[in-house]
Amino acid sequence: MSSFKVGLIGKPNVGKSTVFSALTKHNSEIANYPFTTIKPNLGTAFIRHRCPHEEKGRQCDPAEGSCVNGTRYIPVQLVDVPGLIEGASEGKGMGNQFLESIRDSDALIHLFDASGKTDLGGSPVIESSLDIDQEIAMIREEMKKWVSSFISRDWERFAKKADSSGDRVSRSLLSKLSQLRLSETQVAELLTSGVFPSQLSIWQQSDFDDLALKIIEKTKPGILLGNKIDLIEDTRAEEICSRKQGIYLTSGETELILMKARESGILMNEDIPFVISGSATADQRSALLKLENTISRKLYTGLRSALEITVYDKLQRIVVFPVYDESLWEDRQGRLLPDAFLVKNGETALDLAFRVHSEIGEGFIKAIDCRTRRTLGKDHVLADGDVIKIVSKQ
Ligand SMILES: Nc1nc2c(ncn2[C@@H]2O[C@H](COP(=O)(O)OP(=O)(O)OP(=O)(O)O)[C@@H](O)[C@H]2O)c(=O)[nH]1
Ligand SMILES: [Mg+2]
Repeated sequence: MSSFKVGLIGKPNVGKSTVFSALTKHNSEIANYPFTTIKPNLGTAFIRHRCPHEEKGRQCDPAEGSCVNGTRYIPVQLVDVPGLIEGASEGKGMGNQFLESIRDSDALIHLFDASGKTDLGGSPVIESSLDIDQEIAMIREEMKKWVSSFISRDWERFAKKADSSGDRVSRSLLSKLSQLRLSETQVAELLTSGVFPSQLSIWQQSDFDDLALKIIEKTKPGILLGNKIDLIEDTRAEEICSRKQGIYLTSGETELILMKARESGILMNEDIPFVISGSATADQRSALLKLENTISRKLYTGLRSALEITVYDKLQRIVVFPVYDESLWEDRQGRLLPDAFLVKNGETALDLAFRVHSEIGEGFIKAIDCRTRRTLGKDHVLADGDVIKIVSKQ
């Protein structure tokens, strides 16, 4: 199982639980009013990667996930976070409930309502008037305020003590930011990326806020995903995407129905054009073709693709296949390519050994690139798709 979590965040009623259900096949509660979700839901979604089993000419045997037609489906943890409203950082709505889930997430998919048919609190509106920039800014502002409140809590006493200790600022701040799971190197990088007074006792609200924003940028990479594209025209879709880079549009409801149609066997594939079962009624067929039109739109991003962009591009993960037998690419039980690990781009052979097991890491002797049979040292940086054998004293 991947060791990281992707959080789905956004204002109430934007479709987070719908997107979550479509991706994880969970039956979460979905309804057209705010705060349907009151506790975070945790589930498993799957992202795709080409499987190297074809190089061995036989089907692999995944310990987790699956492999269909040479495409490996790798598990990723997804969190459906309760809706966030203005004032959440002061405890309004689901308040800290929601913010705690954000803290536990390594990346965020920020869902917004591309149709504009709900207000900032998530209540339905007739005339689509809401400015989506306002919706995006509100969520950011609440996150900023929340992180900033962590930093500024009991600041005076903390700053006085830290200034007189003679410790590096990054070191002093680390204890304050420990709840946010930052390392000292990361704190030092954050400090040098802005202009912060070296004397902590003269820091002001604007310094807390600036640092909070930098922390969010650094520790919560992700994408902006506009939901409910089915309710808008192409011109509005184009206008939204032209606002800023990195905005994607989708429809959770469309994909939830398609997922269910696949589960029931009416829809027989994932790609376009649809392959519809002969047992589908005329109504079912025409409904599916309408949904096919939605997902065929030029600016449409599939939910799985959105998750893949988040994990591969924003979280910078690559896939590595650790094996026990370097020539057969099997584990001790003879399963071909049982594991597919999502590791951070830049991780080394030794990092992989520790991911397999801490004892394997501690007893690391060398690694072997199973394609070339080359011996790799502990500092060897892994590449996407590598098949690796770890040789360890353990
Ligand atoms: N038209 C349309 N409606 C959608 C789409 N996705 C979700 N909805 C509807 O939006 C409403 C809210 O969906 P939920 O998934 O409950 O929203 P949420 O963000 O989890 O809401 P809270 O838990 O209250 O924060 C429901 O009526 C959904 O059916 C979509 O792509 N298109
Ligand atoms: Mg919900």
